Amino acid sequence: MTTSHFEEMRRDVERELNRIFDLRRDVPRTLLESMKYSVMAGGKRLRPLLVIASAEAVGGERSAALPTAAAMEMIHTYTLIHDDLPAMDDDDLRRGLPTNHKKFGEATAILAGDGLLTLAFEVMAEPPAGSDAGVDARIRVVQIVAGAVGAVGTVGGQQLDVEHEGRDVDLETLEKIHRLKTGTMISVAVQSGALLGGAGEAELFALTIYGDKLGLAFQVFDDVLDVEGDAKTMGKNVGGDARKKKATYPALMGLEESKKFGNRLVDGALEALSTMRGETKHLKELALYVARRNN
Ligand code: GRG
Repeated sequence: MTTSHFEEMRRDVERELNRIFDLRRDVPRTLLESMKYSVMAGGKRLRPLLVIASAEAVGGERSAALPTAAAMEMIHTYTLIHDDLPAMDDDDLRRGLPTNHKKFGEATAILAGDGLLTLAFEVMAEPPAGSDAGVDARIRVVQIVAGAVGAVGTVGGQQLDVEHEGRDVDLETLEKIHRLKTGTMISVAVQSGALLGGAGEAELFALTIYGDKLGLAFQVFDDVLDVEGDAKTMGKNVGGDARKKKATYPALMGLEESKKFGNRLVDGALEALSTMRGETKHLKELALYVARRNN
């Protein structure tokens, strides 16, 4: 995903993240350093790109979507920091660097995650540059993001994931865990962009289907990459799912069937876009990227 328009979107997201952190100089120094360490370590920035591409696909302004794009990256990074903790996945490499707790200690890593999650909601609710335009859309975004990343979304999915480690899991349960743990955040990134861009009901409906399918496809291909991927390219350890006896799509349906299933989901996401009138080129490219990524 190196195409210049995505590079440009990514630069805008990095600038927005820096702007947000620069305004929080009163955060205790080590905590701010720890929050910035994980967020600014890179990553593909898929969720912010989806927020922006979705807003622009319905004719919205990038400036209206940027704070939420940055906020989604902060929430995503908080889940990674907490997931890497010894009490969860106990990982020591993330985004090509030592994990947050390895660098700052467990207490600071927990607090950095908490700080990022709460800061994200402050940012999403903030009126842009002194005006109160779009207040209804922002309230709706705060509401759906809170639902998607909370106990009936990402947090709940993580709980089920932890509970099912080392146990036999059927496909239905696996899909539920994957949808909650990873899918909802990707899906809500798309929906948030649509709302901030002023989507009508039909566009919101199409983009919701696109986001749902893409969210599950992302996790299916993530399972595939944990089998086939290269640790150096991915900036994290691979093979952990098998070591931890985690239920994954390749474990349940085999590698090739998993890829086919992931591709069918991506096709479904692309089909949903075909009902839209606006320019969906970037959303299409992002969906294809999910199926072809190597990191
Ligand atoms: C701790 C509440 C809580 C939730 C954790 C997202 C998650 C739930 C755990 C992360 C574990 C993991 C590696 C899941 C696989 C899917 C995933 C989220 C991969 C990382 O996302 P990428 O590939 O990472 O978008 P980058 O670094 O590119 O942003």
